[in-house]
Amino acid sequence: MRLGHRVILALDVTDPSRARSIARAVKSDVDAIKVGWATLLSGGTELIRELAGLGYLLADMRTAEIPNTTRLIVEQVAALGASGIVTQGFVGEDSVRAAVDAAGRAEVFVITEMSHPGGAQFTAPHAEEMARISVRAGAAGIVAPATRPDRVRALRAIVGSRLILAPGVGAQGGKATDAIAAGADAVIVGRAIYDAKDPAAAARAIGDEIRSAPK
Ligand code: OMP
Repeated sequence: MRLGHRVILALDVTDPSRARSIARAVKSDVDAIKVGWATLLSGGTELIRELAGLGYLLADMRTAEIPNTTRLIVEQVAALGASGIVTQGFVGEDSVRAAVDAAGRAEVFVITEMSHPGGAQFTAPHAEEMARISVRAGAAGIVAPATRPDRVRALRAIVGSRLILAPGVGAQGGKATDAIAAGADAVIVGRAIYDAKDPAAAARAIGDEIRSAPK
C-alpha cells in the first residue's frame, strides 16, 4: 500500500449506488478503500470488482477460520481484485500463514487489538502475540486501535517497519493525529467520512490535519 494521505476510507455503505458515488468522489483523497461484509452483501461481488478497479481495495472479510477455510475465502477475495486483505490474528499462526499464502500478490493485514470497548476484553491481552505472529507469517502489517494510542505505540515496537492501520477515528472517539503520533502509518475512517455532507472534503480535512500536525 502506498501511503500519501495516510487515510483509508471504510466504505461500510449498504446502498450500492451511494457506495459507488462516495467511492468515486473520495478515491483521490484517500490511499485505499476498505469494504467489509455489509458492502459485499448489499452490492454483491460485482460491486467489489468495480471498486477494485478504482484503486487500492482493502477487502475486510476478516477471516476467523481454520487454515483450509481461510485459504478458500482468501482465494475468492483475491480473485475479486483486492489489493489487500484483512484477517483476524486471534485465530493463530497457522491460519494467518494460510491467509498470507493464499493471498498471492495481495497484502495481508492482521487485526490485533480491536478498537471498540469490547476489544479490551479478549484481544488486548493477546495483541502483542498477534503482532509477533503477523511478523513471522509475513503479513504486510497489522490493524491496531486508534482509540488507544498507547497500544499502537506498544505494537509499533513489535512490528518494526510493517504497516500499522488504525481504525476508531471520529465516530469511535479516536483522533487521527494521536494515532499517527503513536506510530500508526494510516488511519481507517468510516462514518466520519461517508456520513459527512461532503465525504471528499471530510477525507481531505483528516489528511490535512495529519499533514499539519507537529512531528
Ligand atoms: P468507523 O467507526 O465508522 O470509523 O469505521 C471503522 C471501520 O474500521 C469499520 O469498518 C470497522 O469494521 C473497522 N475496524 C474497527 O473499527 N475496529 C477494529 O478493531 C478493526 C477494524 C478493521 O479491521 O477494519
